[in-house]
Amino acid sequence: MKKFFLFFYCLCISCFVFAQKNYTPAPENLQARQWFADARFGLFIHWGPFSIPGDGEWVMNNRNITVKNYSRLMDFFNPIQFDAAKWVGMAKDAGMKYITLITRHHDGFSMWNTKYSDFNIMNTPYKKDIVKLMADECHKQGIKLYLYYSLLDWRRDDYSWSTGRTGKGTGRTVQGNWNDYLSFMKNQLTELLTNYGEIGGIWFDGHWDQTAPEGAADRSAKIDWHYDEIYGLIHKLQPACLIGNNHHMTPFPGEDFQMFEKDLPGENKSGLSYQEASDKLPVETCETINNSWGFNITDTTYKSNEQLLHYLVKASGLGVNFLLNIGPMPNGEIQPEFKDRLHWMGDWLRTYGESIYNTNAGYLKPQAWGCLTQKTDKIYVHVFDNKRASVILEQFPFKKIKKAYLLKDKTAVKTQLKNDMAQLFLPDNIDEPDEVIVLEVKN
Ligand code: FHN
Repeated sequence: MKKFFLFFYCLCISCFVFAQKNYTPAPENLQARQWFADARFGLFIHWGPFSIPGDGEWVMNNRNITVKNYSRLMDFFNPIQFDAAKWVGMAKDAGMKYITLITRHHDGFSMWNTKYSDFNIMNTPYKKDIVKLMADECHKQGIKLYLYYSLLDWRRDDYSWSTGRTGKGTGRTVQGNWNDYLSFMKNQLTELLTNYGEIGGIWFDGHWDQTAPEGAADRSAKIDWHYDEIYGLIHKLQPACLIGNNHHMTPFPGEDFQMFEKDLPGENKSGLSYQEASDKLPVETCETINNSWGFNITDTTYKSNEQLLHYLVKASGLGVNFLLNIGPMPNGEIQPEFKDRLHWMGDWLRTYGESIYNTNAGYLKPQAWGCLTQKTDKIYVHVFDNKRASVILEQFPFKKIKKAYLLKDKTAVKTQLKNDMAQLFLPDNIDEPDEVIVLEVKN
């Protein structure tokens, strides 16, 4: 019993006391949450000097590259083909409503003109502030910009690397002062939230470096992240800015959305997703097109268009956003395998977007045949299995189906509603990866 209380106490200390106590979201924050939940589909961009070796964004850690040797990448990063207008245009064409951009990953490189670290984009041959270029273009093209910011740092001495799980082979010998690191992060976040206009959200990552691995009974952090100060600062600078933290746990106070990585809530294929989905906050899941976040020259395990589509639709069926990642090449180009898939998704959404954007989770969880999304008086039945003759919806929550038709061309669909069970008879010729049937319903 004593042990249980000690465990519970530690959990409280690690997760709650240091998070933003007594946080009441501002009205504009609540509105921003609703916007976010309605948007459903976003683009994740993992890009920086780590893209140069073509071995993913963990290359510094995985190859034990020392800080001194890794710093050389700064002299090579010159993405002359980078065109913010094209990137943002590509996301829009894909039907995405927001972009989440890496501003500083675990390697510690800052993609903007920061006063607080020399390891930044202005000291590369490129010399242009990538965050500014992206922010201006997002604002111009009407796409919201969210910023990924790593809590973990494989480079700095003042990051608590001695208690961390990763970045042990980067040659650090001196353990600096944790408070200096906290001030550094607060200064950088202040820059990001002051100099780049409206920021949709901050996407934190790396908390897990200071905890036991996912799934362990005690996942309390070994250090105090001072989230009360960090979250408080963000909400003070931009009250509508949503905070999410990829700690792979139940949201802490002060967080405005929850994220999953490489899993839909309820599955745990990645070994990262032991947490329950929040029923209070918007939820997002992120996934890669191949198996890498940052550019990986040998990873050709591309998911098919259909796989990516089913991920988006199943996420929507659970009321969850889908943040789909690309790892652009070091020269600023995006490989055709990514561009083609994004364009295909956009084409699909141009016909079927009504069944994804501004929808709620289906009253039934995703099934073997497909899933449901809903609006007040409509149910969208997404049928992935086009070999079926009919689909049965058990415990149908409406008294009447006023109309049923294929979303793509309004072809009527025969239905039967009996004893709380709706049966939909599918036309013979359906051949879509997701055939969407609209049910106009009434109580
Ligand atoms: O370590 C990172 C990884 O590089 C990537 O950024 C993903 C994206 O969700 N998050 C971390 C792993 O949990």
